[in-house]
Amino acid sequence: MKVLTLLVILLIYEVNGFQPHHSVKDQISNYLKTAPWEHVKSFAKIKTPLSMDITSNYRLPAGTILNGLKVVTVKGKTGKNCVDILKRDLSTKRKDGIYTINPDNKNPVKVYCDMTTDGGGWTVIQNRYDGSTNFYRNWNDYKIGFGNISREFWLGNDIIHALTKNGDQELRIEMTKFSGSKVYAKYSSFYIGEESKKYKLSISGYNGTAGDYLLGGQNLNGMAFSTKDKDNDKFIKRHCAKVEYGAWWYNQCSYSDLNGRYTPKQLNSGYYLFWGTSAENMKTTKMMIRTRS
Ligand SMILES: [Ca+2]
Repeated sequence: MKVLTLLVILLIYEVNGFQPHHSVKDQISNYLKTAPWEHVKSFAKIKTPLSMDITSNYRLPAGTILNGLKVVTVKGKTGKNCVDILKRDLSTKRKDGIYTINPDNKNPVKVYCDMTTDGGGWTVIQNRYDGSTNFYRNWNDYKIGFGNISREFWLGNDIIHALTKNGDQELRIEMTKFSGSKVYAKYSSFYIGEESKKYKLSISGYNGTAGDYLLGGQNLNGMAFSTKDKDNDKFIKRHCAKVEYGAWWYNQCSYSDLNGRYTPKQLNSGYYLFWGTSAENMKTTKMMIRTRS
C-alpha cells in the first residue's frame, strides 16, 4: 500500500513536473481508500497457539492508477452535474474524466464527465466499447448501476432519475459503427421517472445523424423500463428484455437496445446491442446528459 502510494505520487511528479502539494497527497490517499482493490492472496503465520499474523496482498486492476490520476487532476472541482462544473471552472474544458458531483447537495457521487464533445459538460450515463462488462442484468443492478465509470458502465436508474427529474436535461447518444463511421442522436428533452413509475421514459426533440429510434419505429416515449426479471413492456406475449437479451424502455419491443449483449462484429441482429430498423449492431455507444442551455 505504501509502495503504491509512493508510486502514484511519483507518477504525478513525473506528469506534472512539480513536488505534490499535501492536498494532492490527501486526494491520492482518499482515492486509494475507495479504489477497487482486488484480493491476490493471504498468508497466515501461527505465532503462538493463541495468535496468528495474517498478511493479505491486494492489487489495483490494470489501468486503475491512470484512472486515479484523472481523479487527482480534476478532483476538488465539483458541482451539481458536469456542465455545472464546466461553467464554474472553464479550465475543465476538454478534460474528460471522473468528477464528483452533488446533484441534491446531500449525496456526492462520482461520474464520468465528457468535457469535449459538442461543447462539453456531459454527464455520461452509459458507456460501452469492448464488451468487458456484462449488461444482461436484473432490475436491481440497473437501479443502482454497475460496471466501472471510467470504462464500461450503466450509471444507475436512481441517479439518472435524480439528475433528470427537473426536466431540464438533453440526451446525446454517441455511437461508432463497425464500418468506423461515427453517428449521434440528440434529444432536446430526456427524463426518467422514479422507481415507483418503473423509470418511465420521457423523451422528445430528436436531431442527429444516427436516425431516431427512440421515438421512431417503436415509440418508446412513455414506456417503462424492463429487465430480464421485470417485464414492463407493451408486448403481451413477449418479454422483450429476455427475448432481446437487454434492458430498455421497450414498447412492442424496440428498434434500439443499447444495453443489449455486446458483439465484437456487425451481425444486424436484434439479439445484441443495436440501433435502427436493420438492427445494426454498434461497436461503441455512449449515452450522456446535460442541462439545456
Ligand atoms: Ca411483455
